[in-house]
Amino acid sequence: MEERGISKQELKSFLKAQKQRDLTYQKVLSSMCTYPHEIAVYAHNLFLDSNLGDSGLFPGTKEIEDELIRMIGALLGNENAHGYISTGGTESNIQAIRAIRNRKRKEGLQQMNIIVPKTAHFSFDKIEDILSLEVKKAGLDDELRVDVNLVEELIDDNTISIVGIAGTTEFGQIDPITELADIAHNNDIFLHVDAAFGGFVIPFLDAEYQFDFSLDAVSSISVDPHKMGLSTIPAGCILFRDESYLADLAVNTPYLTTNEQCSLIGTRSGAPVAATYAVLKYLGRNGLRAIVDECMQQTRMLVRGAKAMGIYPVIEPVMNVVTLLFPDVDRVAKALEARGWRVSTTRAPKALRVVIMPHVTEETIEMFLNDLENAK
Ligand code: 0PR
Repeated sequence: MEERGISKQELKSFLKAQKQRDLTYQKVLSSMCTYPHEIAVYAHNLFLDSNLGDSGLFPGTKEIEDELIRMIGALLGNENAHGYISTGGTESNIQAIRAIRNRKRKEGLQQMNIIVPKTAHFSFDKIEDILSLEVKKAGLDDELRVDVNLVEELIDDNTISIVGIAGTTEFGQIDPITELADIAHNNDIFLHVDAAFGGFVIPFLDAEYQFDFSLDAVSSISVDPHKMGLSTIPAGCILFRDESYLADLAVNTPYLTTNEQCSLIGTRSGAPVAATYAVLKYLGRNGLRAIVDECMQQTRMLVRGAKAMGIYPVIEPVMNVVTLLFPDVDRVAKALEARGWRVSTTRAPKALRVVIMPHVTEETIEMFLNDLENAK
């Protein structure tokens, strides 16, 4: 840092120039984030100085968070769920597994493992490291859902949790949560559902999927407002069916306005909390459903167009993620990048991955299909 500050004008023009170097979301088809809703931006800015790490100073924000937890809980089958607004799916996943890890440690268990699908997000690799437990990966069925027989085979006396994914990062597939719930119930183990992406999609799909607290054995759910909830970054949400799991996460905070804290981070912005509340209140279920409908329309349009070119998806899309098979995926991805698109690729099977977020319009898909025709 320099001794003397620079002028506001100089600084602002620098910041604007840097911001211009960032991509806009327009041709970004690789991201699970999107433009936040304008009402979210308004609320975010209003609560910029709010810190829920010391919530006694911000009772207005805290009340918003409590109401928001009830709203998201109700959307996911339990308005009496307990939790908090986290920084995203990674923190939520860590906290869910940390809660059950802490409980089992208190009960005297030392070697512990959890079972996740092979498709699990890489946050579970961080969990293996941070929480010092083994993360076993279960194989998939033909439709890239976790194979429940393989999950069952991996369970042993040290298994403290199984994990199902409602909206896998790479393929947008939904694991058979009902069957995982039966396994969790029969073996008396914790079931965490990672609905970071799917939590704001699945309730609004035409097809019905059971994946949430309406299944008795679901212990916790991770769901991200900063993905399909159109909120500002960083906004995740961790919900537990049972309040006692929050106690397993609590540490004493003797000199703050509250006696204990359950979040992973200390200082915690109230801005994305207010933003999430604002967007959910403003849009309501109808507004969210309309957004999901749009994304699914664009999804079907892309698949139809691709099939007309003789290009087929790995699975028929369940939600707004399309994965397309090519003999030479990397070359196609590069050619699309040269035309300004940002796409990603999946690992196994290797395919081109396109996430149809709310910023993707019919025109976007038309342009993309045109470029795909030339790139393939
Ligand atoms: N669980 C699932 C199912 C996810 O898809 C993700 C992130 C997480 C957990 C972790 O969430 P946070 O990143 O909020 O901690 N899925 C995206 C991914 O890794 C996140 C993302 C978003 C990546 C935008 C890139 C990007 O441009 O692909």
